[in-house]
Amino acid sequence: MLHADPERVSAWRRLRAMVADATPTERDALLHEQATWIRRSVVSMIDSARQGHIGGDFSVTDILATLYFAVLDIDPGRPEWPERDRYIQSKGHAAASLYSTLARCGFFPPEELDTFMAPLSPLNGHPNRNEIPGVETNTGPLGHGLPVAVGTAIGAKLAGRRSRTFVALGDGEMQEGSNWEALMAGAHHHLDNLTAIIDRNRLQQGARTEDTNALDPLDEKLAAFNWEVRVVDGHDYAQLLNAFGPSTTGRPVAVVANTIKGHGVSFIEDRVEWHHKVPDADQVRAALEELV
Ligand SMILES: Cc1ncc(C[n+]2csc(CCOP(=O)(O)OP(=O)(O)O)c2C)c(N)n1
Ligand SMILES: [Mg+2]
Repeated sequence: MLHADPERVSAWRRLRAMVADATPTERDALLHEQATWIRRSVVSMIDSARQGHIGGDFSVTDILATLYFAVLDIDPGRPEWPERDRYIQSKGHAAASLYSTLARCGFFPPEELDTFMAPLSPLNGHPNRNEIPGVETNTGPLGHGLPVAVGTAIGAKLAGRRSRTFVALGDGEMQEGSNWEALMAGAHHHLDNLTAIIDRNRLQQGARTEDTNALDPLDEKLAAFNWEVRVVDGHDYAQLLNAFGPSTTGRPVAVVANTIKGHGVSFIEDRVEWHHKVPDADQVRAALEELV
């Protein structure tokens, strides 16, 4: 099990306070800075591991930066604090972006990121809650994060805790039937403490979602399952912050975050092969030049 990095935790606390006090323009700049750090870290991790899922890492990065640096009520120095908000990354293949975010918050030392997917490293290709502080549940097999999040949200209500639960899913992942059972259960139990975020990048592994098993009209389907639906630009911090506010209807909230797979690096953006393609040395250099 990894342990917290006290210096990074202090830096994260200072940053959170700055974001809270900032003007909208300053806040966006601070969040962009975190997201850029995360994306650069993902490039280095995938470069050294020679494997990973760069496209899905980049589409969810602004969502992660917004949650961890402006929304979640957490304490990276006390990852098991019972009153904490929970974030579950159901799209576990985007592990590099989650690990980079957790390290940036101080859940563990950022130097550990260099071991990504190396033999015996706790930082596997998919997140393991028994090895990594801040990981709430193991994910990787698609279609399980939302069902677990429903249970987590019910658990918070039963325990009388005000903790909120957030879960991020891939859009291709929404083709898993288990999610639709969980959506029914979430509405049935009036889980106003639950927010599901769908990373709507319109690509899955090997093809576009709408050519594989079409999801549209996704917002109407989610509304028909009795969720409060918010459709936003998943790379716009102000819109994301708004969307992550509490439920206003007593129903669970579904955020359809329209994103670009590979966002941030022009030659990776919206290209199906970059689901899990690994950049060569020239591409690593070019990617880091763009990520500023
Ligand atoms: C049950 C299951 N089937 C297949 C896979 C292999 N797989 C990993 S990622 C992926 C595509 C996911 O697409 P999407 O949910 O849209 O994620 P994103 O575009 O954000 O990468 C697939 C099929 C898996 N991890 N789990
Ligand atoms: Mg997708």
